[in-house]
Amino acid sequence: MIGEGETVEHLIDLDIVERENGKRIGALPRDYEALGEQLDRRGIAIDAIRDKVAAFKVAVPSWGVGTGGTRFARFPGPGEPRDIFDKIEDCSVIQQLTRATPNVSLHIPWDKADANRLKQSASRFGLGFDAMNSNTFSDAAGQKQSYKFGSLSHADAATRQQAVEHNLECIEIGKTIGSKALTIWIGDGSNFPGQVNFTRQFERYLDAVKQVYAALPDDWRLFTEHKMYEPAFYSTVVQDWGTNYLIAQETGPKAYCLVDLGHHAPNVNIEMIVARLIQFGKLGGFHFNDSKYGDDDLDAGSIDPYRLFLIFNELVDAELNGAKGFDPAHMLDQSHNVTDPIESLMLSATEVQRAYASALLVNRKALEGYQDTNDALMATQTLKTAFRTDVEPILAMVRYQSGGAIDPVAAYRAAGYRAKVAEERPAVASGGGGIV
Ligand SMILES: [Mn+2]
Repeated sequence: MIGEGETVEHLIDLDIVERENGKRIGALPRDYEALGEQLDRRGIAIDAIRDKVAAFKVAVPSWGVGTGGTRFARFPGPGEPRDIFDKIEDCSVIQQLTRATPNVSLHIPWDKADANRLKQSASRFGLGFDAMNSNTFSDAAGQKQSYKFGSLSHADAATRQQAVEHNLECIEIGKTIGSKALTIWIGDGSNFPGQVNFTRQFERYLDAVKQVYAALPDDWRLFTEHKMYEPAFYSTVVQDWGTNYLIAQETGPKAYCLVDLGHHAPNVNIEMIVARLIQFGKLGGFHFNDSKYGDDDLDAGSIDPYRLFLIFNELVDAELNGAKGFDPAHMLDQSHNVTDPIESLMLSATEVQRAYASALLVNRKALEGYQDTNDALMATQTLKTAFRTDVEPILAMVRYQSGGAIDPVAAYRAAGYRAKVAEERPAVASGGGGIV
């Protein structure tokens, strides 16, 4: 990021960021030092944690900056992005203030545009592109075959072929803009017992995914995303991590499982799924969000921050142990129905960073000792000690030292960005929905 200030455009006035930081810079070094002292007593060097957190990034989904909705209604906010170029501008604000989100994940066909324009638009703000996301869960305008009864697993060969070709197109677009991964999530399944033959449907899916995989460049990864139910309500083709693992195993070494936190049954032990996928070299990455009941797509860490921490506890364990092939992609996948999406995404990126920072504080040597001596109480307290430590001064220091805002939401509100874009962007009838 050194030298970025000279070449990269900022949509939030740097004077405003400086003024807002000025209000907080008196306290920050004192808070950081106090935490540093506390960590030092535990044998942890705060600057080493800070450096790791500074290197941690999470991608923003293009569809996340528009207001989401439910199947009942959508209540658009002011200044909604009208197209991918408005979305990239909004994403740049998130990156400018948090310094945690340098990459944007595109969704095709919603974000389809001239590749050179996409690249120019992103490089204006120093942004790059994360995984490409295909869409065969809804019909695009003018497409020949309908996905009403499925896509990659459809009983009709021409429909499957169309879905394969769409994924190949996503790879081609991704190649031109510097993406290195394709994420496939399908809505295929059934709504009634007897509607489909489970085995034949899954055979058709595997055959189609292998065709997509065959077109994957050598330095790309294929992520398949499981989801228990919805839109199919009786059975879903890629319903859980077990099926997802089978797909990755059957497909090849560049195929990995993507874990969306909201795509499991209530009370499922997601951190354990993460551990299993790591152990067998098939964890591709995450769609971070939070939920209370189902695939609620709420802000990361807003409902159960301890669960997010426990997931990161597994990730840090793998990182420190040098788990083979461990390189998970991090992305937010949320739907913001009642908040300003930019504010939610800024705070969510921070929450993911927070879980990572907290997990770095776990005394792993002590934990292993308690595990080996069956001291359940002290083992769990070892995790709690890390979780309870307020790492905010580390996160704030990382943002400040990398040119972001000590308090991103305060700086964003002070800049009046939303009111400004509301004047430039007249309300449109609807944007892409996109809760995947
Ligand atoms: Mn997802």
